Amino acid sequence: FTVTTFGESHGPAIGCVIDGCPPGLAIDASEFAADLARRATGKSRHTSQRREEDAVEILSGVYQGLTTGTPIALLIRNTDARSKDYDAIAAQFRPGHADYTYHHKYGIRDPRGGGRSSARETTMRVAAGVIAKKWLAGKYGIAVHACVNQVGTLRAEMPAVIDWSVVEANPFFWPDAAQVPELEALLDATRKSGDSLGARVLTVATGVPVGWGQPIYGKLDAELGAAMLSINAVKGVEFGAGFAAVEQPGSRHRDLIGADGFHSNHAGGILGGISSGQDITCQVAFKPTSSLRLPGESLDADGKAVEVVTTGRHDPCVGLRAPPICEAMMALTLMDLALRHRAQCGDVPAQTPRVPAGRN
Ligand code: EPS
Repeated sequence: FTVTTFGESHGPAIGCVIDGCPPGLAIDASEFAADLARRATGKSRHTSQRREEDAVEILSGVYQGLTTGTPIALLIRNTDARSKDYDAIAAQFRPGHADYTYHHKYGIRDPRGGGRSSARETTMRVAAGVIAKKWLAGKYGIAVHACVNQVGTLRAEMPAVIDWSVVEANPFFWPDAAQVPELEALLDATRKSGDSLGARVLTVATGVPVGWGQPIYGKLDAELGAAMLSINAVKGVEFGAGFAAVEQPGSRHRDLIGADGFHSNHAGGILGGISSGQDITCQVAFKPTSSLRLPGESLDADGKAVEVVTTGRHDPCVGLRAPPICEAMMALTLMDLALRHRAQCGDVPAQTPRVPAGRN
Protein backbone atom coordinates (compact mmCIF):
# COMPACT_ATOMS: atom_id res chain seq x y z
CA PHE A 1 0.00 0.00 0.00
CA THR A 2 1.71 3.22 -1.11
CA VAL A 3 0.81 6.89 -1.35
CA THR A 4 2.65 9.46 -3.43
CA THR A 5 1.73 13.10 -3.82
CA PHE A 6 2.42 15.56 -6.62
CA GLY A 7 1.98 19.26 -7.29
CA GLU A 8 3.36 22.58 -6.12
CA SER A 9 1.84 25.13 -3.77
CA HIS A 10 1.35 27.68 -6.57
CA GLY A 11 1.03 25.26 -9.47
CA PRO A 12 -2.35 24.51 -11.05
CA ALA A 13 -3.18 21.56 -8.77
CA ILE A 14 -2.00 19.14 -6.13
CA GLY A 15 -2.83 15.45 -6.03
CA CYS A 16 -2.00 11.96 -4.84
CA VAL A 17 -2.01 8.37 -6.01
CA ILE A 18 -2.99 5.67 -3.52
CA ASP A 19 -1.95 2.25 -4.71
CA GLY A 20 -2.94 -1.05 -3.10
CA CYS A 21 -6.22 -0.11 -1.44
CA PRO A 22 -8.45 -3.22 -1.22
CA PRO A 23 -11.49 -3.26 -3.53
CA GLY A 24 -15.03 -2.69 -2.35
CA LEU A 25 -14.54 0.25 0.03
CA ALA A 26 -17.33 2.82 -0.39
CA ILE A 27 -15.89 6.30 -1.00
CA ASP A 28 -17.58 9.49 -2.15
CA ALA A 29 -15.79 12.74 -3.00
CA SER A 30 -17.79 14.55 -0.29
CA GLU A 31 -16.17 12.42 2.46
CA PHE A 32 -12.85 14.26 2.23
CA ALA A 33 -14.26 17.67 3.15
CA ALA A 34 -14.39 17.35 6.95
CA ASP A 35 -10.75 16.40 7.50
CA LEU A 36 -9.51 18.81 4.84
CA ALA A 37 -11.38 21.64 6.57
CA ARG A 38 -9.75 20.70 9.90
CA ARG A 39 -6.30 21.16 8.27
CA ALA A 40 -7.14 24.17 6.08
CA THR A 41 -5.62 27.65 6.23
CA GLY A 42 -7.72 30.74 6.91
CA LYS A 43 -9.77 29.28 9.78
CA SER A 44 -8.64 31.85 12.35
CA ARG A 45 -6.34 34.87 12.57
CA HIS A 46 -3.67 32.51 13.88
CA THR A 47 -3.13 30.73 10.55
CA SER A 48 -2.15 31.70 7.00
CA GLN A 49 -4.96 33.64 5.34
CA ARG A 50 -4.77 31.71 2.07
CA ARG A 51 -8.33 30.60 1.14
CA GLU A 52 -8.60 27.30 -0.68
CA GLU A 53 -11.78 25.34 -1.24
CA ASP A 54 -9.83 22.05 -1.24
CA ALA A 55 -12.50 20.30 -3.33
CA VAL A 56 -11.41 16.72 -4.12
CA GLU A 57 -11.93 15.20 -7.56
CA ILE A 58 -11.65 11.41 -7.76
CA LEU A 59 -9.94 10.68 -11.07
CA SER A 60 -9.53 6.90 -10.91
CA GLY A 61 -9.80 3.78 -8.79
CA VAL A 62 -13.43 4.26 -7.75
CA TYR A 63 -16.38 2.94 -9.77
CA GLN A 64 -20.02 3.32 -8.80
CA GLY A 65 -18.91 4.56 -5.38
CA LEU A 66 -16.61 1.60 -4.58
CA THR A 67 -12.83 1.28 -4.74
CA THR A 68 -11.85 -1.10 -7.52
CA GLY A 69 -8.43 -2.16 -6.21
CA THR A 70 -6.68 -0.12 -8.91
CA PRO A 71 -4.71 3.09 -8.17
CA ILE A 72 -6.88 5.82 -6.67
CA ALA A 73 -5.95 9.27 -7.99
CA LEU A 74 -7.23 12.35 -6.16
CA LEU A 75 -6.88 15.91 -7.39
CA ILE A 76 -7.37 19.34 -5.76
CA ARG A 77 -7.09 22.43 -7.93
CA ASN A 78 -5.28 25.42 -6.39
CA THR A 79 -7.46 28.51 -6.55
CA ASP A 80 -5.76 31.08 -4.27
CA ALA A 81 -2.18 30.58 -5.36
CA ARG A 82 -0.67 34.03 -5.36
CA SER A 83 2.31 35.34 -3.50
CA LYS A 84 4.16 38.57 -3.14
CA ASP A 85 7.58 37.06 -2.80
CA TYR A 86 8.32 34.99 -5.97
CA ASP A 87 11.28 37.13 -7.01
CA ALA A 88 12.75 37.41 -3.54
CA ILE A 89 12.39 33.68 -2.89
CA ALA A 90 13.91 32.82 -6.27
CA ALA A 91 17.00 34.91 -5.59
CA GLN A 92 17.64 34.13 -1.93
CA PHE A 93 17.88 31.23 0.45
CA ARG A 94 15.34 31.89 3.19
CA PRO A 95 16.90 30.88 6.53
CA GLY A 96 15.39 27.66 7.88
CA HIS A 97 13.76 26.77 4.54
CA ALA A 98 14.53 24.04 2.02
CA ASP A 99 15.63 26.66 -0.57
CA TYR A 100 19.33 26.09 0.14
CA THR A 101 19.24 22.30 -0.06
CA TYR A 102 16.89 22.08 -3.07
CA HIS A 103 19.12 24.56 -4.93
CA HIS A 104 22.29 22.62 -4.23
CA LYS A 105 20.73 19.20 -4.79
CA TYR A 106 18.88 19.88 -8.06
CA GLY A 107 20.45 23.07 -9.42
CA ILE A 108 16.92 24.23 -10.27
CA ARG A 109 13.99 25.09 -8.03
CA ASP A 110 10.34 26.09 -8.35
CA PRO A 111 10.19 28.99 -5.88
CA ARG A 112 6.49 29.75 -6.29
CA GLY A 113 4.98 29.72 -2.82
CA GLY A 114 7.63 27.29 -1.63
CA GLY A 115 6.86 24.88 -4.49
CA ARG A 116 7.06 21.23 -3.41
CA SER A 117 8.40 22.05 0.06
CA SER A 118 5.29 24.08 0.99
CA ALA A 119 2.94 22.82 3.70
CA ARG A 120 0.34 22.80 0.94
CA GLU A 121 1.61 19.31 0.08
CA THR A 122 0.19 17.99 3.36
CA THR A 123 -3.34 18.53 2.02
CA MET A 124 -3.07 15.38 -0.07
CA ARG A 125 -1.77 13.32 2.84
CA VAL A 126 -4.93 14.24 4.74
CA ALA A 127 -7.08 13.30 1.73
CA ALA A 128 -5.35 9.90 1.44
CA GLY A 129 -5.68 9.45 5.19
CA VAL A 130 -9.46 9.73 4.93
CA ILE A 131 -9.49 6.48 2.97
CA ALA A 132 -7.18 4.74 5.46
CA LYS A 133 -9.21 5.96 8.45
CA LYS A 134 -12.43 4.69 6.89
CA TRP A 135 -10.95 1.28 6.10
CA LEU A 136 -9.43 0.88 9.58
CA ALA A 137 -12.64 2.00 11.32
CA GLY A 138 -14.89 -0.21 9.22
CA LYS A 139 -12.76 -3.34 9.40
CA TYR A 140 -11.24 -3.16 12.88
CA GLY A 141 -13.06 -0.39 14.77
CA ILE A 142 -9.83 1.63 14.94
CA ALA A 143 -10.05 5.37 15.69
CA VAL A 144 -7.17 7.83 15.22
CA HIS A 145 -7.17 11.22 16.98
CA ALA A 146 -4.58 13.94 17.54
CA CYS A 147 -4.23 17.09 19.60
CA VAL A 148 -1.68 19.85 20.17
CA ASN A 149 -0.31 19.45 23.70
CA GLN A 150 2.41 22.12 23.68
CA VAL A 151 3.03 25.44 21.89
CA GLY A 152 6.35 27.12 22.66
CA THR A 153 6.79 26.69 26.42
CA LEU A 154 3.04 26.46 27.10
CA ARG A 155 2.16 22.86 27.93
CA ALA A 156 -1.42 21.58 27.96
CA GLU A 157 -2.91 20.43 31.25
CA MET A 158 -3.60 16.88 30.11
CA PRO A 159 -6.76 15.26 31.47
CA ALA A 160 -6.50 11.60 32.53
CA VAL A 161 -8.69 10.75 29.54
CA ILE A 162 -8.64 13.10 26.55
CA ASP A 163 -12.08 14.40 25.57
CA TRP A 164 -11.77 14.62 21.79
CA SER A 165 -14.89 16.79 21.54
CA VAL A 166 -13.00 19.48 23.55
CA VAL A 167 -10.05 19.16 21.16
CA GLU A 168 -12.31 19.65 18.15
CA ALA A 169 -14.21 22.59 19.71
CA ASN A 170 -11.31 25.08 19.48
CA PRO A 171 -9.20 26.04 16.43
CA PHE A 172 -5.96 24.89 18.14
CA PHE A 173 -6.85 21.21 18.75
CA TRP A 174 -6.08 21.97 22.42
CA PRO A 175 -7.29 19.43 25.02
CA ASP A 176 -7.93 21.85 27.92
CA ALA A 177 -10.60 24.49 27.13
CA ALA A 178 -9.62 26.57 30.19
CA GLN A 179 -6.15 27.28 28.74
CA VAL A 180 -7.37 28.45 25.32
CA PRO A 181 -7.42 32.21 26.22
CA GLU A 182 -3.79 31.95 27.45
CA LEU A 183 -2.81 30.18 24.24
CA GLU A 184 -4.58 32.82 22.15
CA ALA A 185 -2.74 35.63 23.95
CA LEU A 186 0.57 33.86 23.35
CA LEU A 187 -0.19 33.45 19.65
CA ASP A 188 -1.33 37.07 19.27
CA ALA A 189 1.86 38.35 20.90
CA THR A 190 4.00 36.07 18.73
CA ARG A 191 2.26 37.13 15.51
CA LYS A 192 2.59 40.80 16.37
CA SER A 193 6.29 40.40 17.11
CA GLY A 194 6.84 38.81 13.67
CA ASP A 195 8.27 35.67 15.27
CA SER A 196 6.99 32.07 15.34
CA LEU A 197 6.60 29.12 17.72
CA GLY A 198 6.99 25.36 17.59
CA ALA A 199 4.43 22.81 18.73
CA ARG A 200 4.10 19.27 19.97
CA VAL A 201 1.36 17.03 18.57
CA LEU A 202 0.10 13.85 20.27
CA THR A 203 -1.51 11.22 18.04
CA VAL A 204 -3.41 8.26 19.50
CA ALA A 205 -4.75 5.19 17.70
CA THR A 206 -7.24 3.06 19.64
CA GLY A 207 -8.48 -0.41 18.75
CA VAL A 208 -5.33 -1.60 16.94
CA PRO A 209 -5.14 -5.40 17.25
CA VAL A 210 -2.07 -7.23 18.57
CA GLY A 211 0.45 -8.20 15.93
CA TRP A 212 0.88 -5.42 13.36
CA GLY A 213 4.42 -4.47 12.39
CA GLN A 214 7.46 -6.49 11.39
CA PRO A 215 9.82 -7.64 14.17
CA ILE A 216 13.20 -6.45 12.82
CA TYR A 217 12.93 -4.57 9.52
CA GLY A 218 9.75 -2.57 9.17
CA LYS A 219 9.04 -2.25 12.89
CA LEU A 220 5.81 -0.41 13.58
CA ASP A 221 7.69 2.38 15.38
CA ALA A 222 10.27 2.65 12.58
CA GLU A 223 7.58 2.86 9.88
CA LEU A 224 5.48 5.29 11.89
CA GLY A 225 8.52 7.37 12.76
CA ALA A 226 9.50 7.61 9.09
CA ALA A 227 5.94 8.58 8.18
CA MET A 228 5.81 11.32 10.80
CA LEU A 229 9.30 12.60 9.96
CA SER A 230 8.26 12.94 6.31
CA ILE A 231 5.85 15.75 7.27
CA ASN A 232 7.27 19.25 6.66
CA ALA A 233 8.70 20.95 9.76
CA VAL A 234 8.84 17.77 11.88
CA LYS A 235 12.08 17.53 13.85
CA GLY A 236 11.39 14.81 16.40
CA VAL A 237 9.21 11.83 17.18
CA GLU A 238 8.55 9.83 20.36
CA PHE A 239 6.48 6.75 21.21
CA GLY A 240 4.88 6.21 24.60
CA ALA A 241 7.16 7.60 27.31
CA GLY A 242 9.60 8.53 24.53
CA PHE A 243 12.70 10.41 25.68
CA ALA A 244 11.32 10.49 29.23
CA ALA A 245 12.10 6.75 29.35
CA VAL A 246 15.75 7.73 29.83
CA GLU A 247 14.89 8.95 33.33
CA GLN A 248 12.60 6.06 34.26
CA PRO A 249 14.08 3.05 36.06
CA GLY A 250 13.16 -0.19 34.33
CA SER A 251 10.86 -1.17 37.16
CA ARG A 252 8.71 1.87 36.36
CA HIS A 253 9.06 1.84 32.60
CA ARG A 254 8.05 -1.77 31.91
CA ASP A 255 4.31 -2.23 31.48
CA LEU A 256 3.12 -5.00 33.80
CA ILE A 257 0.50 -7.38 32.45
CA GLY A 258 -2.39 -8.80 34.49
CA ALA A 259 -5.36 -10.94 33.59
CA ASP A 260 -7.21 -7.72 32.79
CA GLY A 261 -4.47 -6.55 30.42
CA PHE A 262 -1.63 -4.05 30.69
CA HIS A 263 -1.36 -1.83 33.77
CA SER A 264 0.38 1.08 32.03
CA ASN A 265 1.45 2.11 28.53
CA HIS A 266 4.98 3.49 28.63
CA ALA A 267 5.71 1.49 25.48
CA GLY A 268 3.16 3.48 23.47
CA GLY A 269 1.40 0.30 22.33
CA ILE A 270 4.48 -1.12 20.58
CA LEU A 271 6.61 -4.02 21.86
CA GLY A 272 9.44 -5.37 19.73
CA GLY A 273 8.23 -3.32 16.76
CA ILE A 274 4.79 -5.00 16.91
CA SER A 275 1.49 -3.56 18.13
CA SER A 276 0.56 -4.82 21.62
CA GLY A 277 -3.17 -4.15 21.42
CA GLN A 278 -2.86 -1.04 23.58
CA ASP A 279 -3.36 2.50 22.31
CA ILE A 280 -0.55 3.53 19.97
CA THR A 281 0.71 6.89 21.24
CA CYS A 282 3.13 9.04 19.27
CA GLN A 283 4.32 12.59 19.85
CA VAL A 284 5.81 14.75 17.15
CA ALA A 285 7.82 18.00 17.48
CA PHE A 286 7.12 20.69 14.89
CA LYS A 287 9.77 23.38 14.55
CA PRO A 288 8.75 27.04 14.63
CA THR A 289 7.75 28.31 11.17
CA SER A 290 10.81 29.54 9.29
CA SER A 291 9.05 32.34 7.35
CA LEU A 292 9.51 35.39 9.56
CA ARG A 293 8.99 39.12 9.20
CA LEU A 294 12.11 39.55 11.34
CA PRO A 295 15.17 40.12 9.13
CA GLY A 296 17.69 37.25 9.04
CA GLU A 297 21.17 36.87 7.56
CA SER A 298 21.56 34.57 4.57
CA LEU A 299 23.06 34.20 1.08
CA ASP A 300 21.72 34.55 -2.43
CA ALA A 301 22.33 32.03 -5.20
CA ASP A 302 25.56 33.87 -6.16
CA GLY A 303 26.90 33.51 -2.64
CA LYS A 304 26.43 37.18 -1.74
CA ALA A 305 25.30 38.12 1.75
CA VAL A 306 21.66 39.22 1.95
CA GLU A 307 19.18 40.10 4.64
CA VAL A 308 15.98 38.10 4.23
CA VAL A 309 12.55 39.25 5.38
CA THR A 310 9.69 36.92 4.46
CA THR A 311 6.49 38.58 3.35
CA GLY A 312 3.34 36.78 2.17
CA ARG A 313 0.91 34.55 4.03
CA HIS A 314 2.32 32.34 6.73
CA ASP A 315 1.40 30.50 9.92
CA PRO A 316 2.98 31.85 13.13
CA CYS A 317 2.82 28.25 14.40
CA VAL A 318 2.59 25.65 11.67
CA GLY A 319 2.05 22.87 14.22
CA LEU A 320 -1.41 24.23 15.01
CA ARG A 321 -2.79 22.76 11.79
CA ALA A 322 -0.85 19.51 12.08
CA PRO A 323 -3.15 17.13 14.02
CA PRO A 324 -5.13 16.00 10.93
CA ILE A 325 -1.83 15.47 9.09
CA CYS A 326 -0.42 13.33 11.92
CA GLU A 327 -3.67 11.36 12.10
CA ALA A 328 -3.45 10.72 8.36
CA MET A 329 0.16 9.50 8.54
CA MET A 330 -0.73 7.22 11.50
CA ALA A 331 -3.76 5.80 9.64
CA LEU A 332 -1.87 5.28 6.38
CA THR A 333 0.97 3.50 8.20
CA LEU A 334 -1.41 1.28 10.16
CA MET A 335 -3.33 0.34 7.01
CA ASP A 336 -0.11 -0.59 5.25
CA LEU A 337 1.01 -2.74 8.18
CA ALA A 338 -2.45 -4.32 8.49
CA LEU A 339 -2.35 -5.39 4.86
CA ARG A 340 1.19 -6.76 5.25
CA HIS A 341 0.18 -8.61 8.42
CA ARG A 342 -2.83 -10.13 6.66
CA ALA A 343 -0.64 -11.27 3.78
CA GLN A 344 1.66 -13.18 6.11
CA CYS A 345 -0.51 -14.24 9.06
CA GLY A 346 -4.12 -13.95 7.88
CA ASP A 347 -6.75 -11.69 9.32
CA VAL A 348 -6.79 -11.25 13.07
CA PRO A 349 -10.01 -9.94 14.56
CA ALA A 350 -9.81 -6.98 16.95
CA GLN A 351 -9.07 -8.31 20.41
CA THR A 352 -7.87 -7.34 23.85
CA PRO A 353 -4.27 -8.23 24.68
CA ARG A 354 -3.83 -11.97 25.07
CA VAL A 355 -2.00 -12.96 28.23
CA PRO A 356 -0.77 -16.55 28.30
CA ALA A 357 -2.23 -18.32 31.35
CA GLY A 358 0.18 -18.63 34.27
CA ARG A 359 2.84 -16.37 32.75
CA ASN A 360 3.51 -12.68 32.83
C1 EPS B 1 3.23 28.02 3.03
C2 EPS B 1 2.95 29.33 2.70
C3 EPS B 1 1.58 29.82 2.55
C4 EPS B 1 0.60 28.92 3.30
C5 EPS B 1 0.85 27.50 2.83
C6 EPS B 1 2.19 27.04 3.33
O1 EPS B 1 1.14 29.75 1.20
P1 EPS B 1 1.26 31.00 0.23
O2 EPS B 1 2.69 31.03 -0.21
O3 EPS B 1 0.34 30.70 -0.93
O4 EPS B 1 0.85 32.24 0.93
O5 EPS B 1 -0.69 29.36 3.09
O6 EPS B 1 -0.09 26.59 3.32
C7 EPS B 1 -1.07 26.20 2.48
C8 EPS B 1 -1.37 26.78 1.36
C9 EPS B 1 -1.80 25.03 2.97
O7 EPS B 1 -2.78 24.63 2.31
O8 EPS B 1 -1.39 24.48 4.00
C10 EPS B 1 4.60 27.53 3.12
O9 EPS B 1 5.54 28.30 2.81
O10 EPS B 1 4.82 26.36 3.50
